[in-house]
Amino acid sequence: MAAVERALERLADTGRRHPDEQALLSSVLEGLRRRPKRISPVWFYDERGSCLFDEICELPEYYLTRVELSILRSRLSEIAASVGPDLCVIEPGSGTSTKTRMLLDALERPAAYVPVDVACEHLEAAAERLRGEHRGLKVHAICADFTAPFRIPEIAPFHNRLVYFPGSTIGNFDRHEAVQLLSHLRRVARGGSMLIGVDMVKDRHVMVAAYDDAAGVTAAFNLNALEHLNRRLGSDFDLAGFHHRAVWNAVSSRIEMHLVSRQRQLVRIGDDFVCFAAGEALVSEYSHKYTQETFAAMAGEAGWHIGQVWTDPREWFSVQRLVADCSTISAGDRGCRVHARRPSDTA
Ligand code: AVI
Repeated sequence: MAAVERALERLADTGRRHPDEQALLSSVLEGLRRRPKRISPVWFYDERGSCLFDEICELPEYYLTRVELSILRSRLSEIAASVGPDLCVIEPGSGTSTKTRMLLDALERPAAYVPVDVACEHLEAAAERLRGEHRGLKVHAICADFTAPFRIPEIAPFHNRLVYFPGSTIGNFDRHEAVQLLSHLRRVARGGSMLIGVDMVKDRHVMVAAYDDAAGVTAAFNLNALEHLNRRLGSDFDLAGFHHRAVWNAVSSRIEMHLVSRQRQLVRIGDDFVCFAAGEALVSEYSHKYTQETFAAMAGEAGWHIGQVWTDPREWFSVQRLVADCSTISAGDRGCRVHARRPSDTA
């Protein structure tokens, strides 16, 4: 994303490899040496990839955005009442979406909004727009990778914190990473709560179609990751030499997006070459789907318990309120002692 862009832009004049670029190259090569080969989904999101993702969210097959929005529309006042008034809302990931505006509009006297994302210019522009729309709301954008520790300035020190993490982004992390991320977000919440969008297991044909649409937008989105790698790392992936595939992995309960090599080929990456066999898959993304039990168990491992679950009539998607389990909070995580749990928060 923007961090990748920035690291590489600094190299434009030097003709040498900057340490940041070397680190990027090494991490890409490390992924390509694994079995199966892997690249990080961050490579989807250059400018074209971000536009393609917006198109995906409008596709008839991609139910996730539509269903999450329908849950929010129909249950918003209940959701807002459940998290309470005077909150400091922290949103990991880009915070410009309809969902963020809907939540902020529905909350009672939100005190502060803190979006955290690596796309710095985009983030600041969105923060400025929100300041104009919500007079009295303190908006402080933090340009950072939300998966790593980041510092939140004390702009609303006496307010309960709510972490807002919609869109089923949690599904893009494998289980170990997801538990780590949820634990990290629990520390960020400081004894507060979290609203999270969670995609549920359903008919596999519905799930596969969402990642392999008839118009080929997801295929273009997937292949664009190779174009992005070529442009930024100087690799020579031949896009015509790969095709998009989405498969349901029932054992791991996830959709996997693959880029499948059409033939045996060598790809140059920096000063190295990587060999692909004909039919060999490069994994570009996991998108985990949960049952209520598997999600609750994972959240529990990260020190959260489930406060409430809102879902659609087919139970395809859910919005869940997680409550920090105070027994797992260290003395340094202020807030838990200050804000007592409501009786309704008991699982
Ligand atoms: C961002 N993330 C939640 C999307 C998903 O559904 O896993 C990314 C995506 N990949 C293909 N289509 C959408």
